[in-house]
Amino acid sequence: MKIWNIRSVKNLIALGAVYTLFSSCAEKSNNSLLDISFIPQPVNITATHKAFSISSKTNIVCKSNDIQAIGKYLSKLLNPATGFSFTVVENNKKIAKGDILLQLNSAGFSLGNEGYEINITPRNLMLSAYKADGLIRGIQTLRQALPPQIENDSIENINWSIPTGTIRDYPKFEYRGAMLDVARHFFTVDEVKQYIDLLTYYKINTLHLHLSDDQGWRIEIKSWPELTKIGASSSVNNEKTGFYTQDDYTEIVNYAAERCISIIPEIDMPGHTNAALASYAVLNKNGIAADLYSGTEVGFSSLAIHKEITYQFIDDVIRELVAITPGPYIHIGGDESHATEHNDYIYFINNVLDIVTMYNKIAIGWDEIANANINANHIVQYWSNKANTQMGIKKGAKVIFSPAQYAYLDMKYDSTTALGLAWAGTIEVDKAYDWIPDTIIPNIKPYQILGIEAPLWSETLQTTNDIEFMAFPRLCGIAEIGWSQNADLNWEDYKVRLAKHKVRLEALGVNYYKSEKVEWVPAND
Ligand code: TNX
Repeated sequence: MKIWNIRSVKNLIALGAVYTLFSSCAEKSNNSLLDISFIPQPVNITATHKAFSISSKTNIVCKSNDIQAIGKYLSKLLNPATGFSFTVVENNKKIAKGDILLQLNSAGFSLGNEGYEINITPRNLMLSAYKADGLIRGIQTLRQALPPQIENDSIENINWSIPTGTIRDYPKFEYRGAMLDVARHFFTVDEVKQYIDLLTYYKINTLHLHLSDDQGWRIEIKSWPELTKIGASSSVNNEKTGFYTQDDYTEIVNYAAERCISIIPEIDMPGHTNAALASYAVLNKNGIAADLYSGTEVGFSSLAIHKEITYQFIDDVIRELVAITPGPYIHIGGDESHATEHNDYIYFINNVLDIVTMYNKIAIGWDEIANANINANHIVQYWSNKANTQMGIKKGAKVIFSPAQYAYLDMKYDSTTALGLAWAGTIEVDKAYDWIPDTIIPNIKPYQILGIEAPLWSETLQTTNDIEFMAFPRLCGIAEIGWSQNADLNWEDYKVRLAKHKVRLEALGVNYYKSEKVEWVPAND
């Protein structure tokens, strides 16, 4: 055992002093807002090279009553790691050093519904936006400006400082979505909420739920109860079956709404309908109920196109869904209807579009729906067929970009990935990032693009761990493509920022793929 003498203690103190000097130097040189690795990259950052710190005395001051809930949301996010209670107070309080201010500001109009501005001085941090959506997006930037330990769920004794300066930010596309297939395997309300939290962190604003397919029907429809009695009892390999009651669905809608995320329900039709066909004999062309299905083939099922009851069924389903869906969109599927004659398909989609319009909602469909009589009130979701998408644009529809070879989160990263499929190729983290929606369809104009969406099909996925492994980190890149300006989209720059999100993803408990395309900080073991 080594006996410590005075000299070695002195040396130790000297070493400690040198260490402190170096570490505080490091802190200083790091003390620029410009050095923070934000994802998505904000539009404009100016740095003033000082620091603002939050402490146990920090209040969250809401400048108007209508944003108290957002103040509480921020307080809940910052509480676990800091241990500070962050009283949320109204405007009439005198602002003290260290307070965080939230305000809706009509002057922020030019930043749009989701734009925000953050002004950070050594005294205060002020987040302003034109709408609540902008405050929620700005809060994510604020989280990323704090040390990564802010996402830990137990108290960390560190200096919670943010470099001073100003961030002005707004999204490139108004629609930045993720899709989760809850039909092939079912995911519970809590599992969906967990995904919503991660979408929020990267400023995604829409979650599209694929609620029905051949393998399962996942939403309670009160006027057609067998859909969930029978149709929800199957899934791929009959693992993880189930459905959402309308109350469950409302719980998801409300949880998402608190984060300014809108839910889009999809009922896929006329194909991908075996679960409905197994639930009700009358929906089948031959009047005989189909057997439940637990395989992974596509393209074999079709609703009966020329029966009146089919349209009564669709009217009931859409009416009930519209009643619990506050957002503007209903997704009608329309893909891979290989068991439906072409003319029947067009007749069918035209009828369904009319039903959705009658309920004052905007219909979205996979790119095949462009073959029907679509117009400027409809949205085409490009996933595989450019000719369809071009036809849709000619007819006046806007486009959501989900090109399978870049944006499908269920594609394997490489040939060794255990989960996922590979029909659209493998998608490494760089490939998922390195595409620009504006250039996929020749001559498309910016106003014809509604935005982008990353679908996650669940034939091979059953758990939150599975979801996260396929979505992260590719979804971070897709989120940036949807939010940031083209001039800021650069893989070499992005991969350095992503590398630094490792600690954030880990603090958030995300099971992400440790791609070798990224030099993670700290390095992988
Ligand atoms: C194609 S994308 C499908 C889905 C599958 C997916 C698997 C689309 C509109 N249809 O039914 O789940 O591939 O990657």
